[in-house]
Order: sequence, then C-alpha cells, then structure tokens
Amino acid sequence: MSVEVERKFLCKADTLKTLEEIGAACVGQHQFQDQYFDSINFDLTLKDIWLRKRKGCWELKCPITEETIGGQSKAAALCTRYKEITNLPEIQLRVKEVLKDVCEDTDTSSSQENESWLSKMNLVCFAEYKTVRRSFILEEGVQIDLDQADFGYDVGEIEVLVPEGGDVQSALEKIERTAQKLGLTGDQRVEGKMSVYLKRNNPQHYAKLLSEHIL
Ligand code: V4E
Repeated sequence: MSVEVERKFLCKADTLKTLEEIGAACVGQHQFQDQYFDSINFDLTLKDIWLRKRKGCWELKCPITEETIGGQSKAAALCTRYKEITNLPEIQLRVKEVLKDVCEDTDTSSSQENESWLSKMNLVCFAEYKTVRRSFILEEGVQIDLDQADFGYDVGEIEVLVPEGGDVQSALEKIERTAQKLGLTGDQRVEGKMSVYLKRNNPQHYAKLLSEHIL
C-alpha cells in the first residue's frame, strides 16, 4: 500500500514547451479506460472512497488521516493525499467494512476471477471514461502527467508516490518545487476528471458530493 500525493493543474498551450525547457523527460504515452463503482446511494464516494478498474486491475483510493491538515500551508492545501490499495482481497475487505450497515454480509472469497462480488455488494458502475496520458519525469520520484479525457477535459497532475510509512512532507515539498518550475500560479484547487465528468453526466451525484465537501 502506498500514498499518492498529487496536485492538479490546468494545461495551457505552452505547458509542453515549459516541460521541455525545465528538462522534464517524456517517459511515454498510454491510454486507459476507468470504470468507477459505488452503491446506488453513493455509500463509498460519500466517504471519499473510490473503487475503480483500470487496465483489468482493481484499485481503491481512500483518504488518509492526517494530524496536520488544519495548519497546512497554502501549497499543501492544493495537494490531495490518498492511500492506494491494489490487492483485491484487501479491497473487498475494506469495501465490505464500509458497506456493512447497508449490505448483507457476503462471502467474496470465491469471487476473485469474476465480478460477482460487485453485485453481491450491490455495487454498480457510475462513471466510465478513457484517458490518453503523456507522462514526464522531472526529478526522481516526481511524475507529471498530462491527461486528455474522452469527454473533452484536459488536466495535468504532479504526482509523488510515497511508500507506506514514508515521508509525505517531503513529497509535498517536491510537488511545490515542481509547481514553481512549471510556473503554476493561483491558489485554487483544479478540478479532476471525475469532478467534471459527474457535473456533466450525473449532476445528482455531483451535487451530493459537493454538499458533503468531497469534491
Ligand atoms: C475524484 C477522486 C478520485 C478518483 C480519481 O480521480 P482523479 O485523481 O481525478 O483520477 P486520475 O485518473 O488522475 O487518477 P490517477 O491516475 O492519478 O490515480 S480519488 C480522490 N478523488 C477526490 C478528488 C478531489 N476531491 N479533488 C481533487 C483535485 N482530486 C480528486
């Protein structure tokens, strides 16, 4: 399990040129499709828990509990931090735990190869989109992704993966350094793909997450 620390930014016409000028190395382009799942009452996402399937693999993103979040710097406030779980049995356990009040106790142990565990837990796909991603590396461990989503939204992100028990503070500093090199200004958080997707395709879900300050 690792923690993903990330800052999103708006892609501008000169972003590619800036990346080149600051010496970021392009490490490739790939395309993937994401499918996100939740109960019909949004029990996972209302807890800021995001279950998705990408390139045939399951991923669960959960918020991390942080002591310092109240007194954080402006730069740190622009970053999100999520725990990433990629082991399916662990994901199923975690989801079951979160849904225990709204879902009967289900045995998912034999549901590794197929997707019957989703219906057993009353989970449905609520968002599906493709992304073309160009990735760049600036300094060790700092990745910059330029994403183009198929519903017409472009967004960049600076990302550092921190192994379990690693130094989140140093990740925040690396992201801030990178943001300065990229000349990012403004202290408003930039919307992610999901936020824009839900606003356009599922305004009821979007409004609920907004009212609970998840998005
Ligand atoms: C919406 C959301 C999550 C789902 C994943 O969203 P996002 O980070 O936009 O996806 P993507 O494709 O860039 O994932 P990656 O390849 O980097 O793993 S996870 C957390 N959230 C909530 C959230 C939020 N409240 N604010 C911002 C700026 N981003 C995400």
